[in-house]
This record gives sequence, structure tokens and C-alpha cells, in this order.
Amino acid sequence: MKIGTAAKGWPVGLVCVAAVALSLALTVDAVKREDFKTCEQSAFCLRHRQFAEAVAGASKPAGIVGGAASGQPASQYSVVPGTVHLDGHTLVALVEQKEDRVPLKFEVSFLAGGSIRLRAQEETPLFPRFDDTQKHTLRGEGRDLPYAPPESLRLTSGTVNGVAVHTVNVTGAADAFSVRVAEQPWSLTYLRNDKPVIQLNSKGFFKFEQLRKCPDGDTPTDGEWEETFRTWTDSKPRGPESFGLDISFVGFEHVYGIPEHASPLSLKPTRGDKDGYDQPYRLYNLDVFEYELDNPMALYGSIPLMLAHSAEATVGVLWLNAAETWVDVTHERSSAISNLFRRSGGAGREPSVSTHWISESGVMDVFLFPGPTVADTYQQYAAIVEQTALPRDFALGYHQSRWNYLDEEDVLTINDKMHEHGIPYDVIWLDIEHTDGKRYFTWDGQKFPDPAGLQGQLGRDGHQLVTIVDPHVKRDTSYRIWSEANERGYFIKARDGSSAFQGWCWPGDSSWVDCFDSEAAAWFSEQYHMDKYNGSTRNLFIWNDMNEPSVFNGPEITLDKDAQHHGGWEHRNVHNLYGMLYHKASADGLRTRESPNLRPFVLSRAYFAGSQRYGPIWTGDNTADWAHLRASVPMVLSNNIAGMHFSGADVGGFFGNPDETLLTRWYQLGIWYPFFRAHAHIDTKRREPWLLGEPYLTHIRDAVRERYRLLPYWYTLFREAGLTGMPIMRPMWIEFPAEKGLFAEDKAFMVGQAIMVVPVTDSDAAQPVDVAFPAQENWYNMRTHDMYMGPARRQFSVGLGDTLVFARGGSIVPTRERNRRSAVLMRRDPFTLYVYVGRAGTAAGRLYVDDGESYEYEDGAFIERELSFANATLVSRPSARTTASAAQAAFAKSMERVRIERVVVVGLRNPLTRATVRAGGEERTIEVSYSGSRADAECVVRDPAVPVGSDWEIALS
Ligand code: NBV
Repeated sequence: MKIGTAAKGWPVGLVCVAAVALSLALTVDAVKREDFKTCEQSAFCLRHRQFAEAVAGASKPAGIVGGAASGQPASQYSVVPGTVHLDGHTLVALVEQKEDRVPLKFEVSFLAGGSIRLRAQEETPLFPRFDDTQKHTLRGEGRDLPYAPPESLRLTSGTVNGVAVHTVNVTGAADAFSVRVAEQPWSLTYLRNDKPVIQLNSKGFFKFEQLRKCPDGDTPTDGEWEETFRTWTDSKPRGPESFGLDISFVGFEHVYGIPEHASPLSLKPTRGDKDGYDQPYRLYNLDVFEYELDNPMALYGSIPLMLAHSAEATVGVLWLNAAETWVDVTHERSSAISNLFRRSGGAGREPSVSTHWISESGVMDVFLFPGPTVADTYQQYAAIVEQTALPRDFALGYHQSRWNYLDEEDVLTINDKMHEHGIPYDVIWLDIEHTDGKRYFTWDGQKFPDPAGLQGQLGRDGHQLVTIVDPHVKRDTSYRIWSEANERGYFIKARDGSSAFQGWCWPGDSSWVDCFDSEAAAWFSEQYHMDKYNGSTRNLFIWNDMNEPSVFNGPEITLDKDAQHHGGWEHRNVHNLYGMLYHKASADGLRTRESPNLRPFVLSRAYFAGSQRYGPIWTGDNTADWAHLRASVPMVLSNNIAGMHFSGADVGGFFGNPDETLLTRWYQLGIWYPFFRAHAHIDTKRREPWLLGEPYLTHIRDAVRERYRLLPYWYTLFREAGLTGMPIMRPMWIEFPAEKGLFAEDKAFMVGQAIMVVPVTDSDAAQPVDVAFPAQENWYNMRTHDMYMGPARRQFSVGLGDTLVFARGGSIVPTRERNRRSAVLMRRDPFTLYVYVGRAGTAAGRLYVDDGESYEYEDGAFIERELSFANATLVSRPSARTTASAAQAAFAKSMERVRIERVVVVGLRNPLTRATVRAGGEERTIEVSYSGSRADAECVVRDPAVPVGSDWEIALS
């Protein structure tokens, strides 16, 4: 019997085995690799990799099919002559494989802004391939993308070096873009100003497994019609339907993204490099217990978005597929570029990164984003995928979590202690033990007799409560959630397509709601409404864990691939989407529980491209050691690169007990994660900041207060990210795109444009920390205002209270400096503006403010100011996005009394003594204080008393 689909009840032995395995695993300090597949154990991955190896091993006369020394053709697929034509904004071609001659339809669509989309599948598929990933990911469900006007496209055909090619020139864009399709073998090249930038199938790895009927007598051994992994058998009713394609980035040496992996920021080679990995990066949402670092194994989330960057350009690729996917990366000194594009004089021998993408099923659907700047690339991505939802203001504060806060008294003690020790926080979290026997949406009545009262008490100081809701539903007839879902047939089905899938998780025998059924998802959303979720109030928010989904007794700790979803789709097609749809349903539920709707807050562990629309994610079960602290930086950066901006790692580390130094340093780093939460395993010692004693408590308090001081800056960054797609936590190269020395930097990072953070990642305090100050720019230590001139390298010794955080000259950073208990209590506080003068004597910045909870900002109810400093004068003007509306006026009125209470100008060389304030048609002069030397000069304007939402100028003299 296959364990994953055990019909009824759980053999006691198996339960014990699961429990023992779990407790043993808690003491074993390494991932159980054997639980998860390698490429060789995943039949389709192996087939494609072997095919690629055979092709790569063959000598390839450029541009010619066949004739290879090894007898293996360079590429087996060619365009069918005479089929290439333009149809509106789409170039259509038929492509076929030399032997099977089943035509594939290729559609290359041109988007406004220069992106292109390539879709491929059988011209007449035997049965439909799964094609709903676009529905769940793209704007408008993919139906109404901004395509280029057909009149901007011109198709010409000809031959180059004897090979027929078809070129589409795109006019109207700033750069001259063209796309060239070669016939034999087929390849597609994206050219900017006639220079190849991205090439598809230039290495000939394209392979498309045609849908077909199972031939009589087919042996299951090759994994095409049945596949086993350990004790599980995947019945593969549709047989093989995978495809693979090579995508080469010409002239690039670094690629990034495709989270989630515990690996360095700049993706390592995965083939043929002794310093690289021997496995491809894997994208398959999995619950990996005690994950290993520096490893391409799959983790909880998958975003198939990759960026390539060079000193000249940034480009991106979205491989829109939610099935199991593997990505090989190879770095090449000389380019994969075919002779078709090689310039005379050998100029074509550029470095390149080649990637090989392999997916198990679905339609092939790939977007290329041509950049050329980082901002352009994100704008192109944002044009097709909606970006980060603006969070509630409290969500950017500090989250205090552990598995588990025991009862109401425990929660209130934590709350009191936070206040007593002057540590601001916004949210306290309850893990699985708060429920009645892991039945989510219920409470353990002994421990939480009055949850609504508890939320009321927390709410007095603006605090919120988060409870966990996991996707496994306990199979229990007395549990309303289970019986309603069961009666209505809302659960994912077993492979038979009719009985509910059953698996093992925290509550024991469980089933999983099928969020691909829109009716089931809507029902599930309603369970969050206050009339359904007993004991919930508007101060309660949600955490979705285990939504990969994690199934303790399933293959690779997840659902069987042949389990069935709504519409008869096998789980294999939708696996990486499941967590996102579950997250969405939860966020929808919270959003609609009140009218008018308020912004939801739901944390998810699993994610996919587009999850940023629903709430934050975190990097799962890390470990309390220095290596995990270090690894969290590239992990959160990679999420940001892939548009999953709102992410963070468990501060302190989930497994194990951090010592005081590690925990202090982790807070000093954690305040810079966009999502800032401390969390710990149930078996760890309590570690709330006051338990550490001095001096740690003071350092942690300082760090958390620093986060709160900068909340206006963070909120402005989130607003920006939602509109432009630009990362919030940014790798250094995004801000310094021409500085090659920073392309692989994954320790130092930027928060927005203005702040550089160099975390202390070593236990040894005697160890000086190396800081590279990039560019011809001034950098100011944010605490001391000491100035450093870039480009330069400096070493700093760092006492436990010292952090290396620098403001970039030329920026203006808004803050709120009153110490409060929570972010919500800061809503009416005055602002302080820090002007960090750049080398040219100027600076610029932005401030965005709204009510922090509603959707009225969509109607214009916000204040957004462009702040600029030049000629010793600071000016505040409305941003171009500010438009007059009733909502805008009402919000401005509500903020009338909120003022700028201080301006600190850092780095002014001349001592200035007076400020002339011009606002509302009046002019006043006030004294200013100037202190410090040339190296740390600061000029403070106290209480210019200008309202945050109006036009004003402050001129220093
Ligand atoms: O719900 C318990 C934990 C949770 O604390 C953690 O943050 C999740 O990542 N959960 C995993 C399940 C158990 C992990 C051993």
C-alpha cells in the first residue's frame, strides 16, 4: 500500500514512527537529504539533463542541425519553413522535432516597454495542458496585458550564413529592440541596438515532451508513465509532458533571484564547475526540516524570476510555471552566442551565463524583460505582475513570536514587560498550541478563556494579536470546519478524483481545502469573518504555516503529485501555486471581514510569483547560529530581487539557543529585514530581550527603537515598491550598477537608496569589520554622523553596541523620534527630517503618509512629499502622484496639526546660524544650532513648525 493515500484511520505504528522521527529529528543537526529528490531521482529532470549533456558534448557546426561528431544533433527542433508570420502583436511559428514531426505552436508576443513573451505547446494538443498559472499570477489574470501596438512591429525575413532568419524590429522604444528567430535549428535572440542580449535555445537544449497515449507494453522504469521515490509511487496518468529550454544572457557574469534557496546572492554554477553545485537549483515548495546552507535544494517558496546584471545592463526572465522546476546555471568565459551573431574580429567572444530551465508540466510560458536599467526591468515586471500590497502600518513594526506563548497570562506578561523595558512592539503571535487540538479557528478554552478580551487589552496600546491557521484540517466530525468542507466537497481529492485526500499532519489524520475551487476558497475566506471565527476581533491577524503544503507522510513531505484539484488537474501542475492561493484566501477573508474593507495582514511560509499581493513571507525554520544569521541576508535579498519584498528571517534563529551576543547581533540585523519578527522553537529557552540582562537589553532596545524611528522611511519604501517593483532591501549592485566589485556582495546591503547596512556577522568582537564605501559619495554613520568619503575601504572595530549603518550623502530620510509603545500610537507624531548632504551640496528624498490601515489612499487620501535640498535650502513640494480629490482633502485636514518638529542637516561645511522658514505665505526666522567638526558637522533646526502636508521652504544662512 502506498503510505500517502492510506484510506482510513492511521495504524498506530505509523503514528509512533512519525512522532519518533520528529523528535529524533529535533536532536539531529542536519537536513534529511534522503527525504528529498535529486535531479537524478526526478525522472523528467534526469531526462532533460542527460539530453543537454549529450547535446553539449556533441560538436556543433554553428546553426546546423545534425552532423555532430558524436552523432547527436545540436538541436532537434526547427521552424517549419513558411510558417512564420505576424498576427497582431504576436509572431507565430510552427516548430517541429526532426523525428516525431508533431508541430508545436510558438507565439512570441511583444509587450509595450520592450518585454516579450514566448508561449509554446502542441498545435493541437491531445488534451489540454495546464495553463492557469497566468490566471493566478498575472495582472488581470493575464487577459489584458499591455501589448505593443501592432503598427510598431516590422517583420523582415532573410538568410544569415545560410540560415533562414526572421527579424521583428520594434519601433517607438527608447532603444532599438529586435527579436530574431532562426529556423534551423530554431533559436530566438533578443537584440538591443543590434547586440544580442538574451538567447533562447542557442545551446540546443530545447526539448518538449509531446503529449501522447501510453504505448502498449511501455515499461515504467524510465519514469515516464509511473515513477517511484522511496515508498511512494506517482501514477502519472497523463505520462510525460515536461519541457526544457536554455536561456543565455550574453555579456553577463552574474544571475540572481529564483528563490527560495539557502545559497549566495549571485547564483553559483550548477554544472561543470568544481566550485559550484552538482545539482540544479530546484523550485518545488517543500517543508525542509533543518535546511542546509549553501545548497540549491528547494525550500518553502518558489519564484521563477531571474535577473542578470552586468556593468552595462540588467535584464530579467520570468519562467511562468508552477510545476516542479529545475534550473541549471553555467558560467561561460566565451559566449554561447552562435555564429549568426558573432561580429568580425572575435568581438563576439563575450562571457555569458547560460541557464537551463526544466519544468514537469504545463504550457511553456516565458517572459523576457530587456531592462536596460534595474528600474526598467522592475517596471517591465510590474507591468505584468502586481507588486507588493501596501501593508498596515503596524506590520512594519516589531513582531514578538514564539512557539508558544502559553496562555492569556503569558501574553499579557510579555506585553507588560515590553512596556516596562521601553521596547516598542506591535504584534504578539500565537502558534499552534493556542488551538483546541490543532483545530484552527478555535481556542484552547483553558488557556485562552477570553480571547476577545485579550485582544482588547492589547489593543489599548495599539498592539495586535496574530494566530496561526495551517492548511491541514483535522478529520473530525465534531469540527465544524471539517464537516462543512467535507459536506460541500471542498477538499483536494485523492488520485481517484472523488474521495478527499487524506494525509498526516499536526492534528493527525487531515485533509486540505482546495483553493483552486473558487467556491471553496470563498468559503474558506469567510471563516475569517468575525461572526465565524469565534473570539476574533479586528485586532486579530493571521499566520499561514505549512502551506507548501506540508504532509508528514507524503512524498518529500508534501502532497502526492497525482492528487486531484478542482477541474481535474493533478497536483503536479499546481504545486507551487497552492501556498499562494491559500495565502490569498486568508488575506481576502481578513480584508472583507469589515466594511469598508481594511488592509489584511497574513504571513505565509509558501510563496510563488505574485504572493507579494497578499502579505509577507519568512524564511522558515532557520537555526540559531552565525552561519544562519549570515545566510539570511542573501535569502532575504533574493526574495526582494524576485519581487517578494516583504520578507524576513526568524530573528534569533528558530532551532537552538542563541547566546547573548548572537541574539543581540541578530536584532541589530533583523531591524533591517522588511519583515521583522523574533521567533523560536517550542524546545528552546525563553529569549525575550529582558531575559538577557545588560548590556544586551540596552543594545536590543536601541536596535528596535531604531526600527521605529525609521518607520516613515520604511513606509515610504513600501509604497514605492508597490508601484515600481523596486526591491526594498537591495543588493549593493542595484544602487551601484557599474561597480563590478559589488556584484557578488551578499553581506552589505542597502535599504532603499539611502541606507547602507553592514551587519556584524561574527562572534569575535575583536575581529574588525571591513566596510567598502562605494562611489564618489559621502557616507555618514547614522548614529555618530561621522563622515567617510567613497570610494574607500575602512576597517571598524565594533563593540557590541556598535553597528555599521551609513546614510548615503545626497539623501533625505524622514523619521519619527518619540518613543512609543507601538507604531499605531505614532500616527499623529511629528516628523524629523535628516538631510545628508551629498558631495554636490544637495540632497533629495520622499515621504509618504496615509492612515495606515484603509484603502482610501487608492482615492488619493495620502500625503506624498518630494523633499529637496540645494543652495542650503530645504524645500517640500507635493509629488506628481498627488492629485486633488475629496479624499485627499479630508486626509490632509486630518493631518493639519502634524508638523515637522526638527530638521537635521548633516555634513554642511559652513557653520550656519539662522533658518528662514517660508510657509503659508509667511516668513519667519529662527535660530539654528551648529555643532561638530568638518567630519561630523550637523546643523539642527528646532521646531520649524511646518505642517507635513503643506508646501514650505527652510533656507539656512
Ligand atoms: O507551528 C510550529 C512551527 C512554527 O513555529 C514554525 O515557525 C514553522 O516554520 N511550524 C513550522 C511547524 C513545526 C516545525 C518543526
